[in-house]
Amino acid sequence: MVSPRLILVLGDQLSPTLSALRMADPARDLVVMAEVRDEATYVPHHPRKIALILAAMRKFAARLEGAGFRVAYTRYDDPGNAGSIPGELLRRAEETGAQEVIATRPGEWRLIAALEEGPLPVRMLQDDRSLCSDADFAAWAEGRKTLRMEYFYREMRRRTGLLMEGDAPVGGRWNFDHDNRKPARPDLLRPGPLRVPPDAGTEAVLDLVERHFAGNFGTLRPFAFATDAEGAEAAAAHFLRHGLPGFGETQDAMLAQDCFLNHAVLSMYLNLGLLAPLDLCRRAEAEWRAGRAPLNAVEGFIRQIIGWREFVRGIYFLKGPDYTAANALGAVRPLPAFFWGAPTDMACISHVVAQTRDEAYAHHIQRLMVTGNFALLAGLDPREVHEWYLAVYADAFEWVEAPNTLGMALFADGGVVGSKPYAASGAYIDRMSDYCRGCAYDVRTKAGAGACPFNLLYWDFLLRHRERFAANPRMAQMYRTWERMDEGHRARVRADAAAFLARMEAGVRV
Ligand code: FAD
Ligand code: DLZ
Ligand code: SF4
Repeated sequence: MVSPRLILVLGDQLSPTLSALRMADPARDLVVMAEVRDEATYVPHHPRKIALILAAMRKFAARLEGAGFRVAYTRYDDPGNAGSIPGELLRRAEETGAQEVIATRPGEWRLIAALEEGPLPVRMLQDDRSLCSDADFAAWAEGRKTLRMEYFYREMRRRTGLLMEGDAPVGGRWNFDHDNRKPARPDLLRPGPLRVPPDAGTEAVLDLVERHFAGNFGTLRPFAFATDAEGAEAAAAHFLRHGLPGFGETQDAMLAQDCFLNHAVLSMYLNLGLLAPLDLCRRAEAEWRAGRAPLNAVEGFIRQIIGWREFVRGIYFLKGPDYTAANALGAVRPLPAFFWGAPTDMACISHVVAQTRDEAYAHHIQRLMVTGNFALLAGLDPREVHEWYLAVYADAFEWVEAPNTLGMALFADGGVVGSKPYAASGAYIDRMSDYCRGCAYDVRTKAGAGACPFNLLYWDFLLRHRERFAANPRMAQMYRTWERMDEGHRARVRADAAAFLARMEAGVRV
């Protein structure tokens, strides 16, 4: 009798069309899925993220069994759980006599290396759930001095045919971002994402997570994520109907009392494999064609998925395992305790961190322009910031998180993802949110008592990196503005910024 092959399915590979599953012979092979300590602890994941993944894994395993696969599933508490993916594969190989593993490449270099260095030969297949293969991304990147999402995105529009009329973009423009920068009105009622109450299977996982991960940052209940493809599908349909029409207008806005606005809150389902990106985009396009959603909203949504999501994935695999060690700006300051919920007087940070704790979610501008911007301006250690983002969001997997954090937010990659840092003073946050109204600091004060820390740190950041950025044509104007300021004011800004950073480092409430 031929020995079985082990078909590995990881917690973010829950797609029936996964390349490893396509290779499987249900009559011969054994699917291996395992809830393991190593994956649950490589960063202190938010309890909701762990619960989402384990509950979704259990349901996916049942689905595979229903489709005729044999599945060897290890639960977190099972006696004999080897605690790691390679360890579990070895255990199953010893039980069954399997000689070979077939895996779809994981979304993190750490786990790729662990499989390659493990005791069993692994046939690693491409993860073709992404719309642009490694080879195609490398071919696109080849010979370009800089990699810019906008050009990549146009290429993806042509390749997918999304929002195209022949060779031209519908509406005569590739990008409708100009229409998408409005502040949000707090008086509008928005339905928010679909909340799915946990069933008995999910409740069992919540109990398990409570037993093992109660000390992790983040609240577990009320848990309302979907945990299977049907639930994710219902969440997608809910967004297309209720969120998509207003998606564009409020895309960059932030409101203290409405953390979701018109965002999709679908990234966790896309990243686990419960939703397919191209299908979702086609359905968004159909909403525009049917006249139910405006073009600026639909184009913006599609751009995030076939543009940004595919672009950062391409960068992660193009740049290799060293990307996460990047620290182009030499930032070394430790992550302050307020990132983990310690009190801070900065209302914007306080809101975003509290929301992150309670939802395992923040939308893009909150991640980029509040926590990310602060980390950039304050010179926080990119490694620590990267591990924070990887831990606290339900959608965080390194292939998508690292380029967003290290590249887009921190400029730690020296300009691979973006041509200039997204540094901003308090004025940006004030324009796009209602956070400043309830803040102990005054966003209009630039130095001295009550000055908004973002105002102080903004200039401190620019001056620390003058040599690097003064020649950048998109930043030179800011340096000229600084030079025109009164000398006394400039000295005060620098002294106040230094004092703020010293207090923060000393653990004083700021
Ligand atoms: P929407 O705003 O409704 O956008 C729709 C979809 O577009 C999202 O579901 C997502 O799949 C995709 N998308 C939008 N922006 C991006 C982007 N910049 N990169 C990749 N996909 C994008 N996204 C993750 O999926 N996982 C992460 O770990 C992650 N970490 C981030 C860290 C930082 C510092 C920043 C600035 C961004 C990060 N993002 C990450 C991107 C983005 O913030 C999230 O994808 C988005 O907030 C998810 O919420 P949503 O589904 O409501 O998105
Ligand atoms: C994130 C995560 C967690 C918390 N737990 C598991 C697990 O127990 N078993 C598993 O197969 N995968 C888990 N994952 C997802 C992996 O960490 C993920 O596949 C890699 O980081 C690659 O993206
Ligand atoms: Fe944030 Fe400054 Fe506004 Fe306070 S005043 S909420 S610190 S931007």
